[in-house]
Amino acid sequence: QFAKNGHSKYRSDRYGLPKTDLRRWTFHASDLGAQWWKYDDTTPLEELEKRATDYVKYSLELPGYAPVTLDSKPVKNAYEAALKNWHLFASLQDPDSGAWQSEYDGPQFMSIGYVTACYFGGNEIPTPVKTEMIRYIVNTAHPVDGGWGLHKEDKSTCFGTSINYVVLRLLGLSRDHPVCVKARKTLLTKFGGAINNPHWGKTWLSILNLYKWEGVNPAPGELWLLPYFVPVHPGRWWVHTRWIYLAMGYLEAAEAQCELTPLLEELRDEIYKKPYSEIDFSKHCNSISGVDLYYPHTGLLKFGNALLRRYRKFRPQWIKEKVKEEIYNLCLREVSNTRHLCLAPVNNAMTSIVMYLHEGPDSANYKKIAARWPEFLSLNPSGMFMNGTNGLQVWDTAFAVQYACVCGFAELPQYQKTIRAAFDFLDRSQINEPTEENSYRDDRVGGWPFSTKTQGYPVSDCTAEALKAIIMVQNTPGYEDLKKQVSDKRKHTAIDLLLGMQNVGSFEPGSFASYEPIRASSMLEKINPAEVFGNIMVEYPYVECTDSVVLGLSYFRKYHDYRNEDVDRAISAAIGYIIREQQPDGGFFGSWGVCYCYAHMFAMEALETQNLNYNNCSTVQKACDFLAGYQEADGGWAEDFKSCETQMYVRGPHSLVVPTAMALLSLMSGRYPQEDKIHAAARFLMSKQMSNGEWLKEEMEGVFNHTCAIEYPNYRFYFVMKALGLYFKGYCQ
Ligand code: LAN
Repeated sequence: QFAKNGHSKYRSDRYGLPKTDLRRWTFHASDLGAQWWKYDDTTPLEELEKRATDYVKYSLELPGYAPVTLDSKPVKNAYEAALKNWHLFASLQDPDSGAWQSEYDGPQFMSIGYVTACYFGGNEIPTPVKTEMIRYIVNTAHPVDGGWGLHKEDKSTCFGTSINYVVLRLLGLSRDHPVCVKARKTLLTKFGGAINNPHWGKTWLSILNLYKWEGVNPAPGELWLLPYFVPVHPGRWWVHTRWIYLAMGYLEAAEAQCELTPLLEELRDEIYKKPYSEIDFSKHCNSISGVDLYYPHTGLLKFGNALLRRYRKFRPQWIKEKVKEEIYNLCLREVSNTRHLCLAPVNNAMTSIVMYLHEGPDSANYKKIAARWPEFLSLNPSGMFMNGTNGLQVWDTAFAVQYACVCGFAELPQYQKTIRAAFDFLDRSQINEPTEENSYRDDRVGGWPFSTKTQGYPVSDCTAEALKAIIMVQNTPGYEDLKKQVSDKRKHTAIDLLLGMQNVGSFEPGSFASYEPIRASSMLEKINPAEVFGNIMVEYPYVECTDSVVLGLSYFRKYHDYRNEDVDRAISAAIGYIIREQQPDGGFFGSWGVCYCYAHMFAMEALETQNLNYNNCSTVQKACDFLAGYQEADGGWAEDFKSCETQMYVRGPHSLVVPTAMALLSLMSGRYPQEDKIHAAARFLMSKQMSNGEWLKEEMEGVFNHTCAIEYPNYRFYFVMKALGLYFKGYCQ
């Protein structure tokens, strides 16, 4: 009856690997939504079972969880289907934070950071965590070749296989364990050994003393010494790339290297085809497995790397020290801006090693970063793993609240408590502290982050969706008293922030990027050194982010008077960009979700706010025709993750619930005239609902940087609910 967690085939059970008692894990959340799991082996089980929330029982598939159904009879219509789904989803809300806390699984290159940081600093990982991390990695190994890829459902790659192999060994699995034997064989025979790792893999292995820095292409920290007006200044890069390469610049200049232990010596023997001492690492900067390569080096990068490699050989000590000092100072600002959480897990792990090296193991900064590591770990029945971020609390909660309002569920007295708790969470999560000076950050006061307030990075669409959720609740009957709680003044700061985030000038005027307005030209992609990701060097205009901002601004405009002309101008510039962004075949390409269905859903709704629809707007017409053309015979949509990589709609083997809900929402927003298609889509969704009200987890819903899939476990709740709720309102009455 319950959704099995994604890919889990529980293969670890076959090997008789140790397992913890899942009933002993307790889940914790702070009022600001920080989340972490703890193993409790002292409290009596009955006590623990009593305390476990519905979310814990549900997500760990613990026995004894009987979600309350409204009615044991099958649902009669789309409204009842949506309500039943909401009823279950509402029960999963976290009682302590008021947010929907969730795992955020998918990428398989995050654990290496955590495990390396722990190993480097001599921090012992708690045994239950080790046990469950091993189980998870084993459970997600490729069923045929035993390797790992960039994300859970990827083909095996050199990067994924080598780093996850190393992680397994560092966590304590023996080299002779059949899982290791199989993975090693794949690593050596299929990929030619860890020597063919892409840049990030080589970097992690060098830090672990399993590779030599001379064989890693430069990540020159010197760039930070340039003045900001130079177009390649890293302060202009996309914020993730900026902070990862910042810390990397330090680690490279310091030639950071873990002390060699007997285990590392064994590993040196295991991951290469040749004996370690015979490898000339300096010759392997550019050895990269063909399977891994998504974004090959350009001529310019090759040239630059060659030059910098030569320079590196003669780089005087004083320059190295200067670079390290500059980077360390910026890292201090990053940890101060994020209360030692850091932007995301990769820069968190690297920054913690920087702190360890610069300040020492007993320093307060190092210890404080280490204390936040558990917030990146999640647990599900297949084991424990590193999330893509410290969660998606604000994002999920903003949508859940909005769509409960849209469907009319927020008005039902039995859900007042849920909505109020979620509203309070969003209220607490608005960022109200400015960033440190000189940290290459813009204003952030008034914005909302994707995950939690202490993470401290506002995102354009997260700000808009959270703001919209707040205004929606305040204007729903029964919640009038909440108008005082988030004051107009606070909403105005959100609007100021959003207006300041719009791109201007030569960078796609009218559009919105993710965290900041675009700061440099996409020409910088020519020096993208990461090989496995596309579009990571600078911010880009994103159709979905722009759509969400249009939704937020126009909703605000309905209820408030503030900078009306500026808001109107911003909306119309954004709409102009959205229209320009349509492909000639009618498609809107999505960068953060899979893919056309995702982007169309946001785009059609944004255009709908301006009363643009199938009858009066050729953009909507073409977009609806494009989507309708991919409807399957059973009424569903079967969009495959490959759409994201190929930038063309790719049909998968069978229809899926989340893409269908998104396509249905798009067609309804666009007022697509062929209503039989709309009815068929709704029928498909209803036919897939389980008797407890949920839809099973299917394929991964999200993506980043073109190649990496990531899960949004709650899309199957709230987008489907919204689709059926609106369908009932618009087409069944
Ligand atoms: C996310 C997740 C959410 C996503 C949306 C809000 C959906 C989007 O509209 C804007 C961008 C944003 C905030 C986003 C940016 C990149 C993230 C943080 C991620 C995809 C989750 C993981 C990813 C992060 C960069 C992973 C680290 C890896 C690198 C290649 C740098």
